[in-house]
Amino acid sequence: MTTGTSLALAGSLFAAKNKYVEDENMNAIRTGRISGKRRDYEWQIVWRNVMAFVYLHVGLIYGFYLILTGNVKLWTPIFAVLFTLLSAIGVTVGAHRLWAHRAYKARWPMRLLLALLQTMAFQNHIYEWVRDHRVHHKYTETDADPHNARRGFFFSHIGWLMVRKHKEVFEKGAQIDMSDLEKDPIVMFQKKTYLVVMPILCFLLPSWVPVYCWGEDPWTSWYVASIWRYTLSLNFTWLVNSAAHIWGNKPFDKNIGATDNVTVAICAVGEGWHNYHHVFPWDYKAAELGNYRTNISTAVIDLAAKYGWAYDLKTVSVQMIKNRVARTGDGSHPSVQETKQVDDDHDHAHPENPVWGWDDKDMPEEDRLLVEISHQKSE
Ligand code: ST9
Ligand code: ZN
Ligand code: ZN
Repeated sequence: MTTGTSLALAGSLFAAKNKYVEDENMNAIRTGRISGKRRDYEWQIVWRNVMAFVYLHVGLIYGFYLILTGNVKLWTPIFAVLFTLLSAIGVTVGAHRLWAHRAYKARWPMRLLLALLQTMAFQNHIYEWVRDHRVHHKYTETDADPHNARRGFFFSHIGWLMVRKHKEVFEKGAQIDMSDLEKDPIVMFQKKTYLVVMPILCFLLPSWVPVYCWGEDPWTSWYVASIWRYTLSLNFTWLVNSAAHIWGNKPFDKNIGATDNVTVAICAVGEGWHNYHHVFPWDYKAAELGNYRTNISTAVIDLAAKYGWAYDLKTVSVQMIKNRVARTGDGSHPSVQETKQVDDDHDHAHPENPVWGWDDKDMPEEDRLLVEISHQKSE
């Protein structure tokens, strides 16, 4: 890295930190807690994680080198990409839309399969993933948000996994209803067995398959099918927390930080329509789109619904979307010509009534009545 680039990077990190400190000071003044709290923002670095992420990213670059220089058998990167897609489905269709947001229901064979795929992704077990994600939706861009994007790109992307959490995350997180997951034996079994099963599914299995099936060199297999694949898929996932809270349009609510970002949608198999998603977190499509081009996860749920594995798919009525676009959108929605923008001087980072998903007791009854539920079945 050149000195100029280093300085620019340091400058932007410093600016992001300063903006955060300014915001915090304002917050402290408003809430009357001026002193004694700043230590909450001091990074208590977890060096074990820092070292692990440094290793993973060096491995990511080395994996790219092996692939780009042809030092790899053809099937190894193809297998790595397919493995990534499968594990991504475990995260998006499983941990995210099913377990975190209850946007649809799934029969036990599908839940078992999704739990296995989610374990392949090593993004923490479902219970921990969901609690952090619900608290992110409920307290978006506040101290209780585990990857608060107001603390800058680096923090919301990867930094939050290298430091101890803000105490508000624990306090607010403890109030989140997790009883639905506690009643799901598949989720609780995964939680109990995670530390044994995860390394097998996320690292040993993908390294072993290329060696056993097409004679890949074990060292190459480790760096391409395991380390390159895992680190790339983590970065694609983290873009939802960082880029899709910084850059993009806000067609549904301009008063929140989350954005619709097509690049993130492509990288994160359909999870980049994040402005929509924060406004309607219980929509199984996590987007308004009527097609699957940038939303493979929706295609998977629709396919599962066709065979009765997924049911009670919740989505937003056209009327509800129109109302919301007209009331709080930023004017980038295609339908905006027909409607009138209102409330221009509103500026806060929180939606008017954040809910983590279906079954959140704070969801307004009038919203609940406008929701469309397809493939309904009794349990
Ligand atoms: C990862 C997660 O990467 C990624 C999530 C992304 C979400 C994106 C969502 C968007 C949609 C999905 C898109 C997918 C696209 C896929 C595309 C793929 C191509 N409330 O944690 P501790 C308790 S993970 C209440 O140690 P520290 C906790 O239970 C990457 N309580 O806190 C514990 O209690 P007890 C791999 C909470 O010490 C106690 O607090 N994993 C909450 O501050 C201490 O917990 C890693 O790298 C809460 N929210 O440490 C592991 N949270 O003792 C990283 C915690 O009673 N994690 N508690 O059990 C760690 O090492 C640590 O958690 C830490 C914080 C250092 C970050
Ligand atoms: Zn978000
Ligand atoms: Zn979500």
